[in-house]
Amino acid sequence: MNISVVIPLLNEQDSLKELYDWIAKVMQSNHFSYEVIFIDDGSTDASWNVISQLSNQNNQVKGIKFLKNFGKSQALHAGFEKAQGDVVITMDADLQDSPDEIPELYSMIVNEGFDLVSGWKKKRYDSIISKNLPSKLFNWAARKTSGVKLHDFNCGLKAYRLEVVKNIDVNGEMHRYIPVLSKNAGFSKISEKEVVHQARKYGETKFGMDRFINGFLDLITIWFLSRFGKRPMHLFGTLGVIMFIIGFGFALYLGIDKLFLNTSGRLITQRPQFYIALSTMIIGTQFFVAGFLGEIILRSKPDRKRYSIKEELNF
Ligand SMILES: Nc1nc2c(ncn2[C@@H]2O[C@H](COP(=O)(O)OP(=O)(O)O)[C@@H](O)[C@H]2O)c(=O)[nH]1
Ligand SMILES: [Mg+2]
Repeated sequence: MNISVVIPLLNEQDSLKELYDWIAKVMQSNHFSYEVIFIDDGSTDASWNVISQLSNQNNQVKGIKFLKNFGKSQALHAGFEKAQGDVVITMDADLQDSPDEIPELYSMIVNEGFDLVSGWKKKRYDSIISKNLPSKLFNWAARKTSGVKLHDFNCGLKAYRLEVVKNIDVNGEMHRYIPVLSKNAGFSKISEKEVVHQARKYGETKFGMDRFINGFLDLITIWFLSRFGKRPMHLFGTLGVIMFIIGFGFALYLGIDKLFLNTSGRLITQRPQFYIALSTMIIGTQFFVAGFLGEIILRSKPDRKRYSIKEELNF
């Protein structure tokens, strides 16, 4: 099979039929063999009915229905597990992403050898204040911390080599950082393609301002996990040692000063250096303990997947 289209959705009953017809038209005119996997993430409207109807009429249409809303990342994960096409395309269900981009994306993966191609909504049809500006800031921060040079990390329209989706673990709200996950998993031929973006036709957006706070917190997590996730002691130990040395230096100075140099001076507890020494030594020790705990947790958790095999011969 050439292409799997993975579509996570929440309450998009009005768009689904139109979207499928459009995808089918593009696939047929390019002679692709394909499947479309809809993941209904606990919709409360008629989305699932529409999906079941579509799947009765066309056996390329596959549906996964979640028991309740688990979030876009979980939906993508479920779709990725099932996908079989050589190239996996993800897109939003709200008709903001155009299926006409599929052939070009497919060719960038198959002919130009990219692992992942992300859509770039250069011209965006969303509100300026709540979407466009925060999104610029967000993408800038993501570029800086991850080293992946993309303009638009969170574009729903992306294409992947099948191997990539089988080897990344999208969870929590990490769907915003799939290019970073992919890079960390060893798939670093990442590119982008400018895509046409349309204003939302039906329904309304499900992601408000709160996504930026969550998004930035996730960014810090992913930065930490990718740099120190396998060696927490290197971060915490370094900080701890630095803090402890500073504190110990002050304590030593105070002691020598009081015992030998200036025995009739102020009480040690009346001097500001005493408090600096006290707090930095305590914080330093705590960093150290955090580092040790991190290492212990790392070793005790059953490592679900420590390495992934790319190829096997003569089996
Ligand atoms: N699986 C799943 N999909 C969601 C959820 N929230 C939104 N979506 C889908 O994600 C896509 C993008 O959402 P949208 O609300 O259009 O976000 P926007 O384009 O950033 O305004 C659409 O296909 C939605 O149906 C969710 O909680 N779970
Ligand atoms: Mg949208």
